[in-house]
Amino acid sequence: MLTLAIIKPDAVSANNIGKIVAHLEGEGFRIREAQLVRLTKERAESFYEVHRERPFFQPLVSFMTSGPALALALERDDAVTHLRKVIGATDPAQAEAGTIRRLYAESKERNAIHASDSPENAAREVAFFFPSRR
Ligand code: 3AN
Repeated sequence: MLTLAIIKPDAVSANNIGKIVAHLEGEGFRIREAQLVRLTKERAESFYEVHRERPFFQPLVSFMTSGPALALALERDDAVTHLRKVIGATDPAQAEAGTIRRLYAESKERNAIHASDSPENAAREVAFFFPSRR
């Protein structure tokens, strides 16, 4: 089973790609696809479509387009659930010790990594970055 992770612009700019990828590999994920992307405003708005009405939508789009991000299609048993556990809560202050967000995130918005939150969203999000995986 595949899920999508995005190492966000804050973590890329802080030179944390290597540490985060090592963490993911240590959790048993295999990297099936990887691409450094610079999202346009239109692509970021489309990716976060479900959040369009939220107050943090425009700041989120602006942050996600602020620099390169690393999109990853990751494989593992129970990939969606396990990746959500490994990244930790949206707010790093609430994230459990040892989670990626607790280790590397700066704030609720600049929170280092995205992970799909359901099998349906994983399928949509993997295809969004890696159409050949449809
Ligand atoms: P998660 O990434 O943990 O699934 P979502 O789906 O609720 O969280 O939110 C998507 C993204 O929107 C988050 N990763 C974060 O960057 C941003 N975000 C969510 N809630 C807030 C908030 N209250 N303030 C600022 N940014 C937020």
